[in-house]
Amino acid sequence: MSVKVYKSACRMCHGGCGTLLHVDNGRLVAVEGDPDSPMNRGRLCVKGRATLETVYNPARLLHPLRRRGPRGGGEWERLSWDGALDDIAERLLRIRETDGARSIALGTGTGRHHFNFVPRFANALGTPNWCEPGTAQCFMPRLNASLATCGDLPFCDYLGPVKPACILVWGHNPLVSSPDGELGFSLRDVLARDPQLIVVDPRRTALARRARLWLQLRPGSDAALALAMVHTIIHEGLYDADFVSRWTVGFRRLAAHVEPFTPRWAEPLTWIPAKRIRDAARLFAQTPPATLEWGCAIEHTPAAFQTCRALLLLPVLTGNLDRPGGFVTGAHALARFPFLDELLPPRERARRLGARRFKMLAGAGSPLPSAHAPTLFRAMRTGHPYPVRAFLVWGNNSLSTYANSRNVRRYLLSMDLLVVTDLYMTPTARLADFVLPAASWPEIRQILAVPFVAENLVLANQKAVSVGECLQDEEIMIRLSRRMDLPGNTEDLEEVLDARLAPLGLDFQELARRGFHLAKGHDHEYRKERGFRTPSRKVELYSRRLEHLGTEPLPGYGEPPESPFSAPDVAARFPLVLTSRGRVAEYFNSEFRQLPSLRRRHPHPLVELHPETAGRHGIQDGQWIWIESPRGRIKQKARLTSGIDPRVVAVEHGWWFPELPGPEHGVFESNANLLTNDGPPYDPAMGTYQLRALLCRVRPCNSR
Ligand SMILES: Nc1nc2c(c(=O)[nH]1)N[C@H]1C(S)=C(S)[C@@H](COP(=O)(O)OP(=O)(O)OC[C@H]3O[C@@H](n4cnc5c(=O)[nH]c(N)nc54)[C@H](O)[C@@H]3O)O[C@H]1N2
Ligand SMILES: Nc1nc2c(c(=O)[nH]1)N[C@H]1C(S)=C(S)[C@@H](COP(=O)(O)OP(=O)(O)OC[C@H]3O[C@@H](n4cnc5c(=O)[nH]c(N)nc54)[C@H](O)[C@@H]3O)O[C@H]1N2
Ligand code: SF4
Ligand SMILES: [Mo]
Repeated sequence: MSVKVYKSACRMCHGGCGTLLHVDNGRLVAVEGDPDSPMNRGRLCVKGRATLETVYNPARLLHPLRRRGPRGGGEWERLSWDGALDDIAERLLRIRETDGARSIALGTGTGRHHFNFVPRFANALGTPNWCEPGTAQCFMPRLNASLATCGDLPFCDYLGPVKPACILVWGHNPLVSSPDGELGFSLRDVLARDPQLIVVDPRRTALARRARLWLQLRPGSDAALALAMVHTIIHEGLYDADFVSRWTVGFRRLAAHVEPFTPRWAEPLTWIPAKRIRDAARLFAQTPPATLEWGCAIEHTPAAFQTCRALLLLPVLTGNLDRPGGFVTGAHALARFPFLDELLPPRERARRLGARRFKMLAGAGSPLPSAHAPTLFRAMRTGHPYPVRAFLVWGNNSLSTYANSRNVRRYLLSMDLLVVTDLYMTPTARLADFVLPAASWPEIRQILAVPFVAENLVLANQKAVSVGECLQDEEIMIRLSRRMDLPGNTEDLEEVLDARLAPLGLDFQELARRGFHLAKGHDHEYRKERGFRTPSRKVELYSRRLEHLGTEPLPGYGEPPESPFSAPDVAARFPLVLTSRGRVAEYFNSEFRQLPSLRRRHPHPLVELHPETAGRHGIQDGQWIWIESPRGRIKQKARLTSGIDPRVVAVEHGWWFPELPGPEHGVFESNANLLTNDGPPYDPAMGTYQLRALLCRVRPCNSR
């Protein structure tokens, strides 16, 4: 039989690279980059190239399992799908009967193919409580701040006819993290044209090394730096006066508001000399078209929302919003995903955990409201304000990626029903009552809309192979909905996909045949037609809508709660500033430690520190060290570098060791989230907790 080739979209990260799947006799034998796909043009990163190692990994879950014996004991019985889903549906119905649908919570992970199906299934179930470790600290703060300010999510215009002349890279390392597939590749192509680069990062990354200006800021002080740059832009008249007067509201109030935020004010807070702050503001404002490449590092502190608002002012004031080659908004080519919000009664919506306090996350300020994870977890443990008894997790290793992992374990253990759907038996799955085997990306049907291109790229995932009895998550949710006789989410998956594609004049079969579709975009001059999608039709520097929602209408600066300035008593015992090192090329959050080619390239967790700091503590390069915070301690291997401030320590997140014995598989050894904090204070708008900009200390470790 000849080899059959399927066009598809890699999903080893958030996804976006076009691929060709070669299938021989029902077995996937090769994965190549699709040379026709506009984003990656044939390229794949190391993770994409390791796809076969995950599809046929000997550790893959292949059958539904039900726990026998005590939680975490590791004894399972194999079930049929019918047996497992009947049992789960029955237990869910019983819980719903006694404590209401709201006592069933759903969880998921970042940007998974089934992400939208989780709130959809939640609405059909009638529960307002679904969560993801990223909604309060990844992307949603940028999205919701952008929607509130300019009515749309802008992104860097790498693919249009005009390329950026200046790129401000802030708390982001896209050459490694490449979120959404293509970005790293497109950025690489644009860098070949030698634009001016300004990099704001506590670490000297590859981008920082080639930047005209590298601003090595103190972790967590981002808003102070942004406000001081805004101060310079306004004071020195570097803003685009025409754009500001025609297309913004609140400029005068903003100008008065930033008066105290001078570069001199920011210098001690950010550790960046005032002159350098001014230089960066001038370079950005005077090199059009300029764009902002912002990342999740600005969303990992309780100042997340206003930090995003403050950064957004830079491209707005300099007239780079929707300027070709600048910070542009895209087409909205697909029909809105059918979330089935209409099935969730308003009364239940108001009872979503966190909805009253965190309106931009869980309430009226968000287009896709989700529960506030710490509030949800507290309800699991205490039953307040109401009981939460079941947690259904679709693609999240909760013990690894939520803050304060030891607490998370306690919350999970308090569940009456824990169902984990995953590719692998993770430490989280080990605690479950049911473990369901998920399909990997070459085994699924889906569409993937890349939002970061003006033309709206839509790719198809084609089911090229099957492995064991694995099912894709959407299918499991649909089967459960049918069994529970829910009022929605019972249609076939393909019907949902077809409905989304309808405005393009395509159905899923046709898209799958083509592999991808590039929908025509607008011409970046949205504002000439109807204005921005805000209440005033202008960019809201001062936002009345936010004011009504009880959020500050102008962005200010919030010092991280556990810092040398805000917590000097803690700093006396934990004198170093802790941050996450950033993404590494081989892994995706807690994934892929069991893939041989990737693990060989990156066998151990690495913590970066300055040789001076290491010297003071008797630490050698390559040695295992303890990193301790007020919440716990972990060990990682020291990587000494002069590219980090001697006062800062940067750990890797996501570590567990599939090869170590269960039930923990080493998830309490090197996991960054033993150090982080799930307690208050939270971001007043988004409920964000503290994943970065905390305090720690280090010392050598003699074991391992
Ligand atoms: N290979 C790989 N790719 C991924 C992921 C992965 O795990 N692996 N994860 C995906 C996910 S969920 C996301 S959200 C994206 C994230 O990808 P990015 O947005 O690029 O985020 P990070 O790589 O975590 O951090 C980016 C940079 O921020 C710096 N940084 C640390 N603290 C601070 C700070 O306080 N201020 C500033 N300005 N910078 C700081 C770090 O040194 C790092 O270089 O990547 C996605 N892509
Ligand atoms: N300390 C610290 N913590 C962080 C971060 C940080 O920078 N520092 N980053 C935060 C951010 S930005 C984010 S977005 C979150 C990410 O957190 P998550 O997205 O929740 O990441 P993981 O916990 O790695 O979840 C991935 C799990 O899903 C499984 N999986 C993969 N594909 C599928 C699938 O198709 N179906 C199913 N059912 N399972 C699948 C994998 O095997 C793995 O066990 O972490 C956050 N946590
Ligand atoms: S960047 Fe993401 S989508 Fe592209 S090959 Fe790598 S893992 Fe796959
Ligand atoms: Mo994320």
